[in-house]
Amino acid sequence: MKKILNYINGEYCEPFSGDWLDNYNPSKGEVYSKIAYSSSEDVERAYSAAKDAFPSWSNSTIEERSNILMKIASLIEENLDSLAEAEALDNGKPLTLAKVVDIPRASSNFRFFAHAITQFASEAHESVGLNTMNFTIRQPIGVVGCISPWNLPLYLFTWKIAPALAAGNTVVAKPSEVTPMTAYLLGDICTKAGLPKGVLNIVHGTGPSAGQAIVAHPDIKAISFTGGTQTGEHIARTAAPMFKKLSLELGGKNPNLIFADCNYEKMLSVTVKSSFANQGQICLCGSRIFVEKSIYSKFKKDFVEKVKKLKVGNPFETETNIGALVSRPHLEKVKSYIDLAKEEGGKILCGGNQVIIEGSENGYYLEPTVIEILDYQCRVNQEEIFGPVVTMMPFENEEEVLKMANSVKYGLSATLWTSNLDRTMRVSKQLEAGIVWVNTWLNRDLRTPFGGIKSSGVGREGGFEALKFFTEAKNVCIKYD
Ligand code: TXE
Repeated sequence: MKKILNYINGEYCEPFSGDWLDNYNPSKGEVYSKIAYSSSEDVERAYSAAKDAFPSWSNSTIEERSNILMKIASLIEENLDSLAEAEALDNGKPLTLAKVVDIPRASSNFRFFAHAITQFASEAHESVGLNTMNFTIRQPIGVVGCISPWNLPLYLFTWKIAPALAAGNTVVAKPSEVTPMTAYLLGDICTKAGLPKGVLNIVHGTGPSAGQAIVAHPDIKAISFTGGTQTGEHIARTAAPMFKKLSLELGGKNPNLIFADCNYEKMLSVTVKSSFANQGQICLCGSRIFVEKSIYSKFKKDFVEKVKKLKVGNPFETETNIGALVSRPHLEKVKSYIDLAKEEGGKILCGGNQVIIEGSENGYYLEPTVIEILDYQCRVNQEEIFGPVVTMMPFENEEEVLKMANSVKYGLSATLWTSNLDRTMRVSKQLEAGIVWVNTWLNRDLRTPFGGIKSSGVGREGGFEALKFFTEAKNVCIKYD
């Protein structure tokens, strides 16, 4: 059976423990490969390679680093088909989605930061009258840690690694043990692109073992993490006494505010996507739908009709809209929220059941589910479900919908549908979220700041924000006569 090995100092290697984790194919529910079960010894080995590689990498010219990142981007593009197939097999997402979103974006991440680093400037402040000149230099931190989740595996893994490397750091990275395959394949691509040995080290294994060893390592000075809020809390607690720099992109329970004055048809088709793309397993999905009362009945009918047409099926079939959920435990978690919704008085408008696909009877398939709720404070409307499940309810006015939208502990993103410019401004300013999309969803310009407030995390990624995170600012003040 295929083994997913660590990639340390430019070479694939087995874990010290000699132990392996099972890697499941979610569309079949079968083990199809084995993952290195790494421990602190493997992380130490990765750290040591990264430490040795740092002096040379951090002193390389911007052009040298940029060229290598561009080569990685091109190689990802050249291998788009095989990487997309690997992603669909490992994660359960539709192959078509991996081909148009995940893998192209992984390539864009490298290409974008290869360019961004060439434009990343430092500031200078002259104190006229005091005869001093200040200039700020931004130096790479050293060895940094990048830990990523399973929902957008290569997309989010590279979203962290690319700026870290562009800024001159060396990296110890761990992808999710639920979806490690494309990160494993990236090692080979980096070697082919001429990335010097030890600059990027990829360690596989569980969060409590390999992940924890990265976070607890005293000389890994910054951690960029995307994952669950509880894990983020744990990481913050571990890292705080060592004063590590932290960027935490955590969960979301994002509101989708639909006003009667919106472009209805556009809203309807985008809302189907914002609800169910990637089986609803995107931290930016609009999982709470609030609809202005005057169009509520119409929306309910039209939306449910569209959702019922979504095809749940094998990720490798082109007509599939909804693939498999990522794992058995996750499927069980999502199903438990559907049961909870019923207990809380929610009405299942469509979906709610596991789907058995012929030939893939053990796969983790679930119908896209729409739940009409009575109370915005019910648990199903407050807690992150992270699956193909949305709630909906009507609202009377702006004030009421803002109260409902802001009632959750999360604050990642929000979507607003209206053609009224005054309302756009008023509501956008009052929504408690790091990102607000108006009349669109998941429209990403990589230069823009990305991240959340409240329990959705701290720090911003994207554009120069990411390069700032992965560098330390040092001010040099010169007095002249
Ligand atoms: O994520 P974890 P899980 C949400 C979603 C999901 C829940 C839990 O609601 O149901 O989180 O998912 C590593 N030290 N999101 O349990 O555990 C782990 O190995 C260091 C939202 O799968 O947070 C993996 O690489 N690392 C999210 C990564 O953290 C640790 C996307 C994320 O896994 C660790 C995914 C530790 N102690 C889930 N424990 C989003 N924001 O997009 C785990 N890890």
